[in-house]
Amino acid sequence: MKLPIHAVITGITVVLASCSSPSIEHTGNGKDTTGGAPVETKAPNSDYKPAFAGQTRIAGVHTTTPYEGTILSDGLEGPWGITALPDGRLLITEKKGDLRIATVSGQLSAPITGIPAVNPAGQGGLLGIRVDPDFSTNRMVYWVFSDPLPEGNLTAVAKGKLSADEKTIEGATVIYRATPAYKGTLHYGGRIVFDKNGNILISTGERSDLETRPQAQQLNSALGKVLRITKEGKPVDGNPFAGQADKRPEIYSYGHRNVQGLAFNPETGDLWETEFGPRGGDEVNRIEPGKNYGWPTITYGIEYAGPKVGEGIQQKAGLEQPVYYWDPVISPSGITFYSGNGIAEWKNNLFISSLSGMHIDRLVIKDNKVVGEERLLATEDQRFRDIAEGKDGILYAITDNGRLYSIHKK
Ligand SMILES: [Ca+2]
Repeated sequence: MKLPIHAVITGITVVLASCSSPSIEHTGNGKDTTGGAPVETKAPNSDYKPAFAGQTRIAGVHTTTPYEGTILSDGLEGPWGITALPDGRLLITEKKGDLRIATVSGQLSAPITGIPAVNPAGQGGLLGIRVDPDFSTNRMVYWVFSDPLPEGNLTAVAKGKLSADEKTIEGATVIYRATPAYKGTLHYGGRIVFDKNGNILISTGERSDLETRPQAQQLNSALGKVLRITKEGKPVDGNPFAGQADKRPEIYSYGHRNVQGLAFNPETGDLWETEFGPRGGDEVNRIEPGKNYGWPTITYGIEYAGPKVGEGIQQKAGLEQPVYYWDPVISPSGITFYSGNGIAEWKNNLFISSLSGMHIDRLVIKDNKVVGEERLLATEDQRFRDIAEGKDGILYAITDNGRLYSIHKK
C-alpha cells in the first residue's frame, strides 16, 4: 500500500492526514473513482476471471478529508465484537468469554459477570454482540458464542439483562443453537444484527472441514447460513423456507463459508455480509432472502493446499455472485456502513475490518456495485477484528492484540 501518509506520531495518536497523490484524481466528494490504481498489487492465486467488470480490484480512491486513527486503549484481551450503547459508550466482547464496557475515551470496565461458558479454542469464544433496540427501557443484551456441548461445539445465541450497576448479566438464556454440533473449533460465523422490525440476523460458518462443508448447501442444517430469528430465538414468520419439509424455517440465505460481517445498508435497507473465502475468494455479498450464495459449488478461491475447490467453477446459474471479491484474501471480519456526518465523503460507504490484510477496508458503493476501494490505518500493523459506528458518528475498531481505535476527522 502506497498511501502517502504523514505518519506523525503524537503521543498515541497516529495522524493519517490524507495528501494528494499524483496517480489519483479526486474531487473531494469521494465518488470520483477515475484514475486510481487498484489498492491490491499482489498477484492473485488463480487465473479465475470475474463475472463482471469491477467485481475485484476496483479503482483505488483516496479520502481527501484529513482524518486520524487514535488508539483509545490497548488493554483489551482478544476483543471480537463491538457495538454502541444508547448513551454512546461501547460494549465489547473478548474472545475468551468476557464482556466489557468502554467509554469513548478508552476507559474499560471490569469484566461483566454472568456470561455462560464459551469454548474459546480455535476460532470460537464470545463473539458478536448487540443490544436490544429497546435497550433503554429493557437493558437486554444479545450475543453469539461457541457453545461447548458434549456432542461438539456450535454457534449459539444468548440474551440477558445488564444489571443496573452494570456489573453482571442477569438471567442469561440461550435462545438459539445452530445445529448440528461438530467436534471442531473453526468457522463459527458469529455476527449478529437487529433488523428494523426488531428481529435478529445471525451468521454461521460451515465448520471448515470437508466433512461439514457440504452442509452450507443443505437446507436441513444451520451451518453456512444467515439465519433470521426473533428475540425469543424462533424462526421469523415469512422466512423463505418456512413450512417446507426438511428445510429449516430459520434460514434466511445459504451457501456461505464463514460469515463474520453483517450490516444493513442505511441508504437502501439491504442486508450486506462479508465472508472468508479459502485461498483467494473473500467475498462481499448483498443478501436477499432464500438465495444461494454458492459455497462450495462456486468460489473465486482455491484450497489452501493449492488444488481447485470442487469442479473449480466460479459462476453457475441459480447461484448468486458476490458483489465484490478479494484475491489474495484480506480476511474480512466485522463490517459497518458509515452513516455519520463527520466525514461527508464516507457517507454510506462500507467499512470492513481486515485481519490478514491488516487494515480497514473502505468500499465506495453505488447502485449496489463497488466503485472504489481504499485501505485505512494500514501502517498500524494490526489485525482489525470488528468495526462499529458510535452514537457520535465516529468509527470505532478493535484489533486482535487488544487495541480500541477511534477513526475520526482530524
Ligand atoms: Ca459466494
